[in-house]
Amino acid sequence: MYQQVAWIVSVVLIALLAIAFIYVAAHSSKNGDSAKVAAATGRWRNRLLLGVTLLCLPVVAYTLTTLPYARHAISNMGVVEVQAKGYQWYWVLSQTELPVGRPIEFQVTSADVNHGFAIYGPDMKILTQTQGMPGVTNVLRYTFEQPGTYKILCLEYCGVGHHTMMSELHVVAQ
Ligand SMILES: [Cu+2]
Repeated sequence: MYQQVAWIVSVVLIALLAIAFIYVAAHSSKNGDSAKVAAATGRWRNRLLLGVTLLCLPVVAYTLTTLPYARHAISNMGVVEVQAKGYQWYWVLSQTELPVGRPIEFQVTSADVNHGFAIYGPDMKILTQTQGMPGVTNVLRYTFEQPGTYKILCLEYCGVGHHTMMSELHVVAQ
């Protein structure tokens, strides 16, 4: 949404600049005495400034009414939400196939005791982690840059089956 507005504003400003350049180029070969030229240039500069200002006013006004930007409005663009709930001794995930390159928001909680929610890359290096806690939802955001099989391991000792607590995420190209 904001990107689109910014894009349209940019295109309009670029078009105005182009028109100004074309106007100047088209009139550059004309002869005239310098006083007349200076007066005409001043007039046109003032008109151009006025025009640009008038064009920009609605944009500026609109932008000001939306400041400070609603954080979620910007940050939720294209976010994939995944619910993750820890149990002794497994994870229940709302989905395990995820797109590459899009921010993923893991909403992590627990049904029983504290669990660690750690995401490991295909090379088994830890990438990010949070805690799954009963009665609390922790938000963990991560964007996978490469497709592949990622693992979720528990980083908090949560009982005798702790070491078996492992899930897979399949990150796929869109
Ligand atoms: Cu554990």
